[in-house]
Amino acid sequence: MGIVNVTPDSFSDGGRFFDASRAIEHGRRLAVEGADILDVGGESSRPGAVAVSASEELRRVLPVIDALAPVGVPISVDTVKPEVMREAVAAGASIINDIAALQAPGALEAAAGMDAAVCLMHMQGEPRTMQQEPHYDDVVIEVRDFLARRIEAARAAGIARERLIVDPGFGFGKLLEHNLALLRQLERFAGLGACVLAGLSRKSMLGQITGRGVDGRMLASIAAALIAAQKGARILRVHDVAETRDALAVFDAVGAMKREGNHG
Ligand code: 8Y7
Repeated sequence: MGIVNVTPDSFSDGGRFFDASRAIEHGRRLAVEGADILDVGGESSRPGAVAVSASEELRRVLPVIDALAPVGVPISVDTVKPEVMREAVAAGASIINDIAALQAPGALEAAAGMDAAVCLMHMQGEPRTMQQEPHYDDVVIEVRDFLARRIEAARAAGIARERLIVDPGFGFGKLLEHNLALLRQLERFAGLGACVLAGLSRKSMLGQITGRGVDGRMLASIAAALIAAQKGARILRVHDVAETRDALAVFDAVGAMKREGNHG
């Protein structure tokens, strides 16, 4: 899953058209690099980010989804808002990536009324304040239980299990020790009976480990992606699609060899 952010570029005064066309160009490039999904988001969920209205979010993402849909790579829409889910799916998105796990009023009903897949992600708190004082007694059990409850809520609303994706939400209300415990025990999320997604790309936990700024975290991101894949993640949300593809090609080749019992 390649990341396509459609947020205003603070270094340009090109306005909306410029932001959208840059995002479209970026999405097309990620498709060429081998992305299987393009995740289009119009609201930053970085720690401390401020919320935007549904109409502003739609103004950002719809032109990008319209332009990327014909590329032929499934599109996910990164949103917590039911009205954005509806319009994005009508425009061609086939996956809803909801960092609030359909907890916003009306979100369960909106998702149930479409045939899109849904990613349910765990977050403690809300983006603005989530990194202030995250606390868990047992992070793996608490995150897994939360996701199990959201799967049940989704199923009760009429969303089939086959449509569900779960994600522990690395960095969302979690300290380094929490993120590491979740990655170490990621296999346990496969037991929830839904496809597992992991988003580790360039995250601050990798900065804490390597001491590198956000632009120097590609190799750490690939290492983290490979660990997640090894522990059963089926979807990796990444910035660096071509490089992650290469790493996964090696991973897959070794796995195929193992399956064939080929020890040569
Ligand atoms: C994730 C995500 C972000 C993630 C899923 C960032 C939108 C922060 N991270 N969605 N979104 N999982 N499902 O650093 O880990 O990319 S935004």
